[in-house]
Amino acid sequence: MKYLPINKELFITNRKRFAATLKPNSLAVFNSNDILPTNADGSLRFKQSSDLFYLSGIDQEESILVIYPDAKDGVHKEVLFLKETNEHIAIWEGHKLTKAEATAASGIEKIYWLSEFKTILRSLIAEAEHVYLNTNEHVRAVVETETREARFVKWCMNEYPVHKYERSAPLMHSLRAIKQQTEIELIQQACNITEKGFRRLLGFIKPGVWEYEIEAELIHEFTRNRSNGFAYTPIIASGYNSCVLHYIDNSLQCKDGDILLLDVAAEYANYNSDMTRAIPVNGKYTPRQKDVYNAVLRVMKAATKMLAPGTLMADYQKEVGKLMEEELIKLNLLSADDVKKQNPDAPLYKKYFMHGTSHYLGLDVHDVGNRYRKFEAGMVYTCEPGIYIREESLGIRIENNILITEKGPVDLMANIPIEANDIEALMAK
Ligand SMILES: [Mn+2]
Repeated sequence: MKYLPINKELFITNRKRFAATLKPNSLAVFNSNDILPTNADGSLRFKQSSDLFYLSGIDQEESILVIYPDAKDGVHKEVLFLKETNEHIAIWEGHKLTKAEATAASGIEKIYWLSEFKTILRSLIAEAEHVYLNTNEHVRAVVETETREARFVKWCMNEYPVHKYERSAPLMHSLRAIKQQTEIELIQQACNITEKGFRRLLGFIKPGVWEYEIEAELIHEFTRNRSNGFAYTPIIASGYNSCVLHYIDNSLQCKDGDILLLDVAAEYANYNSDMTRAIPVNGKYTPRQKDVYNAVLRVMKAATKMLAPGTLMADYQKEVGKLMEEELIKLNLLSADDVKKQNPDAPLYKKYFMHGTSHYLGLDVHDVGNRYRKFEAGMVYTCEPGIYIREESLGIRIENNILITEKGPVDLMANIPIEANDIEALMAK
């Protein structure tokens, strides 16, 4: 792994918190992700299951975690199954975790090789009353392939059809929504790497540069800082494409006078950051670009303050919408009269600001967590209002990552240039 070792106390604590939510005499199983194929003998880079990583810190394929807090034999309260290496793997793929290394990373004492899994599971499951299985219950997930976890769920329910099955997903969503101190530090590290990438761009971007050249600058900066790369497919969108919310071609030339929307951020140690800036290709915003930029920035700053414990997402979104309405009226994009007469279920601002303001952030970019849960200290949200004026080829979104605390919001991207004047000054250097 490129990242530095993570204190195993994080994973020990996470397992304790998870175990405390289980019904008596319950066993839970978590599987790693598959290495996904591309074509022929090709494969994508391995990406660990966020839940398995959260509970173990194990970042290797073909790993299984079993948690059984009431196991009759104390050594089986937490068990990890790992792929056993051999000479062939050592020659072609390199090092795989030893049992001692897995214990050091996870804090789990009992490690078996994967070949022993079915036998050990049979002996444990015979004693367990409830079996917790993990499914992807992210409300926006669209998954057409069968994950390793999903294959296991089918196999397990077929093999042991009369156990009482329970869902791990709601428990994981609830736990993962509240970040531990170590997790906040890892997200902060991802934000810091993003900052380095962005600052590098401010001295690089000028009329004539191609969007993919900007992408290349970022990946260079991210990788040299121990990141595995972009937290999500980067959006590097000049001119009209700044209004295309998920433009990821990054194939066009940036022209003098264009706005350039950058939704680009690094991951670090499987934790994510998520940043958006909109900067002038030639280093100086036009008066109109600056007016729209500052409107979005005012909404962003006001929305950030509203990320406080006790607030409901739906109420927050409504309040942000009102702020946006005022700004759109000032920009002559909406008329005050029309807004007064609008259908409250289809507010007019959505013509120019058509997405949500915030989402959970963590091991997943759109992290798991319940949307009906009030904001709480320890949650990390993005704050990312935008205004998209297609007829002017002018899209502005500004996005930072905010930690909610009892003492007010903490902006994890507070050091990343955001004021229009600061961005112009840095681009002029
Ligand atoms: Mn975002």
